[in-house]
Amino acid sequence: MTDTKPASEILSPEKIAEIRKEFDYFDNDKNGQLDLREFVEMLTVLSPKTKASHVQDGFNLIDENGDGYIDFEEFLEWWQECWWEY
Ligand SMILES: [Ca+2]
Ligand SMILES: [Ca+2]
Repeated sequence: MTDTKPASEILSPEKIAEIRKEFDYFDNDKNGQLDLREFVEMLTVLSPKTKASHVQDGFNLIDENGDGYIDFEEFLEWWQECWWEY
């Protein structure tokens, strides 16, 4: 048992396809990454109670390699963590 497995190996292909759809939906300019603006829009829909001051923190948390964008791999990791919590 290990927690270092990538989310893409833990989640079922169906689940990943579902998450991919969400990701693409919020990726307004279709560049395969979510920038902060797109991320804010996503939070507005998924979690309207999120305080503006927490948005940047959340973004930085998800953006593991710190390049200022959330790519699908990072999004998947985050989704999986949320998913376990509920
Ligand atoms: Ca984008
Ligand atoms: Ca990134």
